[in-house]
Amino acid sequence: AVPYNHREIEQKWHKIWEEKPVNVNDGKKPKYYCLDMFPYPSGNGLHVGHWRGYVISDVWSRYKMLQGFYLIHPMGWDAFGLPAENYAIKMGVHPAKSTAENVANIKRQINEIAAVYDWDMEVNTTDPSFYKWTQWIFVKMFKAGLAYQKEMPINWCPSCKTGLANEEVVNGKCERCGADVTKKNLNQWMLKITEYADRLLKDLDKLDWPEKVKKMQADWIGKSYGAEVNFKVDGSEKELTVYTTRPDTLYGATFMVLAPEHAYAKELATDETRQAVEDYIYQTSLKSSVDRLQDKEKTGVFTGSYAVNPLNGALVPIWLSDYVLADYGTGAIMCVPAHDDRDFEFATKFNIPIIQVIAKDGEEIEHMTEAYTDAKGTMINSGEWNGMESSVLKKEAPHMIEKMGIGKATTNYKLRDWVFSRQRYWGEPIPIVHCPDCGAVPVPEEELPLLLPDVESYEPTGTGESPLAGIDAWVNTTCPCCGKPAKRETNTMPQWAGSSWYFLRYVDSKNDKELVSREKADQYLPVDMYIGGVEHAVLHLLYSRFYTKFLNDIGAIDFDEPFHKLFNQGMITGKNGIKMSKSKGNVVSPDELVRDYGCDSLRLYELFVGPPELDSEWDDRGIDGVYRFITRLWKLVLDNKDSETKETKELLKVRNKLIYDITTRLESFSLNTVVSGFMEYNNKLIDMAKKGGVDKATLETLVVLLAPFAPHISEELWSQLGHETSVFENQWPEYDEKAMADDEKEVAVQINGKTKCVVKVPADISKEDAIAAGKEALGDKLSGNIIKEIYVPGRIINIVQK
Ligand code: ANZ
Ligand code: ZN
Repeated sequence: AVPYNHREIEQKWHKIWEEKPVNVNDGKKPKYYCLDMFPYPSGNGLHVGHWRGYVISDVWSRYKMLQGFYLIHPMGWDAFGLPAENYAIKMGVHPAKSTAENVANIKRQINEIAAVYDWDMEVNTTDPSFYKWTQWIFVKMFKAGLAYQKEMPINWCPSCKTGLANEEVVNGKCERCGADVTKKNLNQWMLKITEYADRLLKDLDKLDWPEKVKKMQADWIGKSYGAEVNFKVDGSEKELTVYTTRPDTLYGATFMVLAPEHAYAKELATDETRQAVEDYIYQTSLKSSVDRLQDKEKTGVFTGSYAVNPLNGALVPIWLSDYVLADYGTGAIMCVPAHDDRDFEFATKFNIPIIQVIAKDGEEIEHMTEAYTDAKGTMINSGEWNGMESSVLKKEAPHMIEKMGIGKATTNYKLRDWVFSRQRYWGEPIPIVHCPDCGAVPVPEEELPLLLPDVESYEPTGTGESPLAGIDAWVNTTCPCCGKPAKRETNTMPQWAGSSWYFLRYVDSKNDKELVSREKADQYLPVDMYIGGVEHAVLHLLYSRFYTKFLNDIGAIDFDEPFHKLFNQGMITGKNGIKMSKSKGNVVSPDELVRDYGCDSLRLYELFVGPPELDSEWDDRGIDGVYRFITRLWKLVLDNKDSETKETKELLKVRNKLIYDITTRLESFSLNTVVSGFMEYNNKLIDMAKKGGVDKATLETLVVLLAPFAPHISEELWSQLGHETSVFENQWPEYDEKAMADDEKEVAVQINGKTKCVVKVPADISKEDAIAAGKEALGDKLSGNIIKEIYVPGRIINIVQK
C-alpha cells in the first residue's frame, strides 16, 4: 500500500469539504444542536488544552450526523472584557483592533481541528448587530422591573479598578488579576435574578446534567428553611430578629452576634463599651472580604447590651463579630455554641457559657470539646421540648414559634441580585438616560444599538466612573421621555451579558428585526448538548438559565431551559498537573503537532490522554503511539480492500462486537477507551487478515466507526474502498446481539451445588449432551449413586448424588 501521508490527505479533504459540506439541512432530518462554550479571543492563541473540548464536541457532532441528524454546530467569540482593554491601556491599541486580530488567528487555529462548524452562524458579542440585542434584553428587563439601581458596597478590585460580581471573587481575590478584593460604595445597576431563585432551583430536575454541577448550582442558590425569631433587647423598646436554620436549639442560645454593619450595632453600645464598639466597626470596614471570609481566629466585641431569650427569659449578651455577614438572613444570629462550630470557637475564646440541648445517646456530655452539629438525638435542657427528637423538632419548631407569636417560619436564599455595572470601557453601554425630571429612562428600543463611542484614554478613572464619563459629547443627550437635557449612563455591562444568550442568536444570526425569529427558535432550539469547562458550572450556566427563563416569560422563545444535556471536560495540564499558562512557560501549541503528525492523530491523542471528564497531564511523546496505530490501520485497510474473503461467523462476531464496544463507550462519553478499543480491534483484525483474511464489510464498518474521531483518514479510506460518496453519508452501524454471542459457553460443573470444575460446551447444547459432558469432566468424583441431574442452560451443570 502507499504509505500514509497525513499532510496530503488532510489538505485534500479540507478542500473537498469546503466545496461540498458534509452537514446539510434537507428540511427532513431532525435537528441536533451541539454547542461549544465559545472562546474569549485572547492574544495567546489556542493550546492543546483548548483543543480537547472542541475535539470532544466535534466527535459528538459527527456521531449525531451519522445518526441522521441535521447538525447545528456553531462557533463565535466572547470578545468584550478586560484583557483586550488592559492591552489597550498598555499598548494603546484599540480593543476592537486587537480583538479582530486575535479572532482571525484563533479562527485559523480552530480550522485546523477540522470541526464541522457552520461559520454562516458565527457571532461576535462586540458586533453592534449582536449587542443591539444584549441591550434590548436589558431594556426589556428594566421595563419588567428586573433591572434597578442601588447604592451598595460592591466588591472592588483595586488593581482592575472595577466592581466585581460575587461570582468573580474567588477566595477573596479578583478572578482576573488575583488582587485582594475590597469594598466600595457605588450606585450600581442590579439584575433581580433572585426573583427566579425558586424556578432556577426547581428546574434543575429537568436537566440531564452531571449531578455535581446541579449540586453546585443548588448550593449557590442556597435555599434554606428555618425561622426568624424575635429577641427583645433588655431595658429597651428595640427588638432584634435573627435568622436560624436550627430553631430546635433555641434553649441553647447563650449569646447573640450582630454583623458590625447592623443598624443597631452602634446604638447598643453603652458608655463603657462605646469606644471599643466604634473601633471594631471601623476596623471591620477596612477589612477586605478576603480577611473576613478566611477561617482564622474569631474576633468580636461585647456591646454591653443583653437580649431576652423569648422562650425562657434568659438574658444573653449581644456581641458584634465579622463572622456574621450583613447581607444574609437578618444580619443577626442567635448563637448556640454547643451545636455550631463557629459559635463554639467564639464562646471558647470569650468565655461564654455553653449549654448542650441535644444529647446524641440521651446522655449529657460533661465537658464538650467540640460542637455537636447533627440534628440527631434527644432534646435536653429545653423545657417543654425535653425528650423530643431533634430532627422532628427542627421541622416543627418554625411553626411552633409562629404560633407563640415570637417569630415566623421563613426560607432564605444565598443567591444575591446580580451586580450588573462595570466601570470599564470595553463592554456594552447600558442603554439608560438619566433625566433630572424623569429619572432613569431606557433608550427607545428602535434606537438600539447604542454604540460604544471611541475614547482617547481607556484608563479607568479610578473614581468609580468608566472612561465613557470623560466624553462630554456622548454623555450629554436629551431625555427620550421629556426632551430636556439629560445624561447617559456611563457604566458598561459585565462580560457575562453577551454569553448569557449568544446560543439563541446563532440560529438566526443575521436577523435585524428580532433577537431570533420564533420560527427559527421553534425549529432549532434549545441546545441538545453543551460542552465546556467545569469552571463555568455556576456563573455562566446560571445566568444563561436566568436569561432563557426571562425571554420565555416575555414570549421571545417557547422553552425555559437552554441546555438539555451538559458535558464538562477536564483540563489538560502541563507536567505535574500544573495549569498551562504563558507565565509558567508550559504551553503546548497544537500547530507543530498538526504539522508533524496530522490533525487526525492529534484528535485521537487528545481523547486518548485520559477520561475526558478528568484533568489529564499532557506528554507530547504519547502521540507517537497514536500515529503508529493510525498507520497500521491505514495499511490494514489498503492491503485488504480488494480481498475476496467471505464473511465468516468469526468475522461477523468481531464486527458486531466492534460496533457494540465503540457505540456503548461513545454513548457513555468514555472516549479514551473508544480509542484504546480501536487499537485492540485493529490488532485483532491485522492478525485475522494474516490468518484467513478480513472481509470488506468489516473494513467498511471499521472506517465508518472511525470517521467521527479521525475524519480525514476515514474519508480517504472510504473512497479507497471504492465509494464516491462521503463517509458521513453513511448511517452509524448497528450491532446484532445474536451475531455477537459466543458459540461456546463456559459452564460450571457442580456436585451437590458445589462447583468442581468448568467445561466449555456449544451455546445451543441439549440438556442430555450437557449432562454427559459434565459427567465426563467429573470422572471419578462421581459416586455412582446419582439422585438428580440439573442443567441451567449456559451456566450450571449440577449432579446431585448420595
Ligand atoms: C442558630 C444555630 C444553631 C445555627 C446551630 C446553626 C447551628 P445556612 O444553612 O447557611 O442558611 N447565620 C444566619 N445568618 C447569618 C449571617 N448573616 N452570617 C453568618 N451566619 C449566619 O445557615 C444558617 C445558619 O447560619 C443560621 O442558623 C445561623 O446560625 C447562621 F446549632 O442559628 B444558626
Ligand atoms: Zn425627562
